[in-house]
Amino acid sequence: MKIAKAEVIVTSPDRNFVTLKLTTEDGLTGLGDATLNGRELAVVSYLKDHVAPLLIGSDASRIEDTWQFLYRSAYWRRGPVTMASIASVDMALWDIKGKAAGMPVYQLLGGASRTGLMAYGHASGKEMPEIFDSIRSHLEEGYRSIRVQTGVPGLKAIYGIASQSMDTTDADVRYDHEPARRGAKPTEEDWDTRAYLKHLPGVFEAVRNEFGPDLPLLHDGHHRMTPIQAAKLGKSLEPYDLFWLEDCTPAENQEALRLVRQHTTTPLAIGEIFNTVWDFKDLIRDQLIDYVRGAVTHMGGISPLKKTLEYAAQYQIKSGMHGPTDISPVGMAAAMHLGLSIHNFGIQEYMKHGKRTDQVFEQSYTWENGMLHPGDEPGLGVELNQDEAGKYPYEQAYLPYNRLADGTVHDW
Ligand code: GCO
Ligand code: MG
Repeated sequence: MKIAKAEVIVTSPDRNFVTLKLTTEDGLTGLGDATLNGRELAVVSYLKDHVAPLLIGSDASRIEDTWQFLYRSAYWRRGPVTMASIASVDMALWDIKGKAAGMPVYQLLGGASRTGLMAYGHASGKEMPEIFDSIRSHLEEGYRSIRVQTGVPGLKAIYGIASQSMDTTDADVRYDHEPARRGAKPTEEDWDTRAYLKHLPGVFEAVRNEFGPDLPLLHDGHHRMTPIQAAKLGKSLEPYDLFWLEDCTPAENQEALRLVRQHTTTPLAIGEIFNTVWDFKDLIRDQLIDYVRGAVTHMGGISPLKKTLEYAAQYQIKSGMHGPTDISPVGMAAAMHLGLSIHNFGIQEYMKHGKRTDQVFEQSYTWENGMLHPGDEPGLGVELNQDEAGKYPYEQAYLPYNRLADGTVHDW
């Protein structure tokens, strides 16, 4: 089962996606997601110039060996570009192995540990009525757990608030939830941590009063706080019983979470921008977090993320894999196969892709009664319609960034 062809496909149906397609000599194909939002073409070059030539002629059945070869032979380890590239190879090889075996990938990973995956969606609004409406529409769509993001009085635009980031009148294009805007430069937003810390507890109080004590609620802090500010926020949200508080401090400093942890029982989740187990090591070993947010696409693939999650399981830490629309349907399917098979599944983030994306990536995963399932097609269960993909060439697009009132650049 030798690899005969390695293609890198860039398509931009509702946003940019990078996909690796491997074809074996006997005609089996495998897909891998290599999308690195805002830096897509760096991964394209890494794959085309440095990885694809190494794969031709190698044995597609040797997933672990190929991973170790790509990771160790480059000398330069880790980092988002490298790990997204390796991730796409790993995913594509699992896809091929599943097709060769006639089994869905979750069967190869040990079989199902549950019947489906609880998923959360993103509700948001500038002010309370809009937030309530957004929560209600998510409940109508079947979501049983909901992330809530809010505007802050005095601030013009905040990342993650859907209504502020609509830059299109085309209802099919879902820029609303993930505002990577097309253009040569990122747009600027404003930020004030003090105003946010004052405002947020009241929002969760109102949401609890309206929707009751049972609905699992989540919140994303987008790395904007210092450790002591995050500790204060965690404490002030305790009465509203959050499922988790995500990315409360910048992710690079693992020690920061120790301080936060000392002050609050609000569960903590982190890791959507982490690349390897080393970014999680202290957090897991010292039990400073409750959920691992790593994405298959950015943690180097199914193989290393499975190892990281199994390590986390020893400390009763669960999965909460990243699943915004910048993870392609291939990356989402990979997360679902992994999530279905591991014992310590926690929750899956799930933002629905736009219609064009669903036409480019034909999926067999399902969303029913608030639960995801990867489906039972052999492999990952996602196929790329290359004619459709060809209709949407790459367009430069960037996430926004933040400045404080005095002009200082801030984490967004
Ligand atoms: C999340 C994330 C996203 C990211 C986006 C960046 O929790 O879903 O924070 O909203 O900002 O994936 O590419
Ligand atoms: Mg996040």
